[in-house]
Amino acid sequence: MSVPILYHCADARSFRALWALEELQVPYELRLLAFPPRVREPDYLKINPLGTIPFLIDGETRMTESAAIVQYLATHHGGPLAVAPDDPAYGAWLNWLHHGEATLTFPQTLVLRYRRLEPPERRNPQVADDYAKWFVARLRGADAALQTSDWLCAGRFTAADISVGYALLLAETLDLSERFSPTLAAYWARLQAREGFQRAKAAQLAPGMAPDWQA
Ligand SMILES: N[C@@H](CCC(=O)N[C@@H](CS)C(=O)NCC(=O)O)C(=O)O
Repeated sequence: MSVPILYHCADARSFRALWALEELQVPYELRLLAFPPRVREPDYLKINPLGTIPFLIDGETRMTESAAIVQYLATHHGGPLAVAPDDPAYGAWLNWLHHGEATLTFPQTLVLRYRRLEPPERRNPQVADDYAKWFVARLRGADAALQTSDWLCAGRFTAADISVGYALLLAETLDLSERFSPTLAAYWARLQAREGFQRAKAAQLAPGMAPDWQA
């Protein structure tokens, strides 16, 4: 039987999928690419015309959205990362899953682009600072939810924590984690302490695959 294949760049959004696979402990094949694959791995465009990662292949299934992949893995492969539709926390679970990407990751991509990725003459500190502030302001929701629980919903660690947790990982990469509240800093420490997180971090270590966009 075939196993899911994940195309991944170290610490990019595909980390969500890698982390979910490790939490679920399902067998998978990891294909590590240099970032950005669109430029550094031109053959990848034949596999995923968008050129973005993640890209997941599972049987006939092809997926390119990290939050959707985490939702898919959690529900399709079963296990504790999912919240069932008849659970009172189902709506909150979906909301946090998508909040992690749409609200907490998107503004950071502008910080990344205009602070680090663009050539120096195209960098824009104003845009980067504005979207850094946007991101920090949007953390208020998670901060409020975590006042009464260690995890975002359902009273346990779920795929929603993976989605939001990746946004915190990216924030650390961008030196924004120093603006986390004490509650969020403690949550981020809890996430990093998970064996699944640590296995995912170790799995992406390969020569030449360091996330060079971090510098
Ligand atoms: N909304 C998508 C975004 C995918 C995406 O833009 N990934 C970035 C990496 S974090 C990428 O591939 N960037 C390289 C490029 O745009 O060429 C998701 O959540 O997976």
